[in-house]
Amino acid sequence: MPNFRALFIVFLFVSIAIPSLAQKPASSNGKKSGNPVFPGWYADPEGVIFGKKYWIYPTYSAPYEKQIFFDAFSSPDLVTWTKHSRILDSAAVKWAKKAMWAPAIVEKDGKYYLFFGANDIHDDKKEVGGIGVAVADNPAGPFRDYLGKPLVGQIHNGAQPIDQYAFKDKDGQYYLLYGGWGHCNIARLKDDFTGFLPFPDGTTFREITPKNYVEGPTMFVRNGKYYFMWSEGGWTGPNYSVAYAVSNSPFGPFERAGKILQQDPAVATGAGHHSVIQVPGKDEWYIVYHRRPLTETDGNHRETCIDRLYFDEKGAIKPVKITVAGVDAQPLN
Ligand code: FUB
Repeated sequence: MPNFRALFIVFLFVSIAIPSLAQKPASSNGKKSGNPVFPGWYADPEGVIFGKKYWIYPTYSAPYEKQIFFDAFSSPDLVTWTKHSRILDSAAVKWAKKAMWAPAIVEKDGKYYLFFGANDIHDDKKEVGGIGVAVADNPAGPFRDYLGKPLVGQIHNGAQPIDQYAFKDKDGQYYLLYGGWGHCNIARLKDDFTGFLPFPDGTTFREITPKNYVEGPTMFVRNGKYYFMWSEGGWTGPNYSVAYAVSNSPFGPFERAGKILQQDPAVATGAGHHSVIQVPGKDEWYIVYHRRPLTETDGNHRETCIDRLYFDEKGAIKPVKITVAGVDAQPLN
């Protein structure tokens, strides 16, 4: 005769306890970030960690004439985000008039350096603009213009002077990777970020463009290898996406390994222009990117999202599953 009471208790445990354990990692208390991680049209997000906080510095995604400031967002755990309004305003950069795009930030010797594109120049003989740098004593600003002129104000190797990323190499040397219009340059930054140091061959801007590259470069090191990532396709359309290459050097050669971020017809379109966050001391990685809700077709209607980035046992980046739920809470210790 079966023991119905015991069977009922086992049934209760399996149907209630096990699923809830599976959904709620111990560290998260069940909280998820949700995607987007904060409201508003924000694109090209640069995700970084300063101290015990995550920060995101995005483009304010609006018509070019309205892109005259940057907001930033901070979080202790990837779930709760605080908005810091107008950390840099064109009022503080006399040469920047519009199209302030794609911030990148580093902390060096107690100062915060924010690199940004401005003015969307197409003819460097007639227009002022390109990549600028601003500085502040605090990651929330206020940032002020550092040079009084663009850091990169000319077009080199056919690269549109936008979408910069300040990469710190293993030996402490900083490089600026940047470029739109299908060209990516790398240049060696001076120690004080006031300009560039030429390479031994006398050139200053070295092209490292991989196949299918369009814009939005970023770079990180994992297990000694240089991971170079970029965006492909057109940013106003659904096919915008992210691909990557791995090399033993920040100068390449970079052989395209494949696409790892793209639209999902069940979730969103135009997923691209990203950055990568590693939780310090852990092999735990996040991709911070923008995408367009399924209901939207306006090019500027882009939202900032976070999902997990995983590697396989050989170090290849696995295709990212873009989600509506976002990521679990991950407080920084
Ligand atoms: O947000 C303006 C531009 O859109 C960025 O500079 C490009 O990378 C694209 O995301």
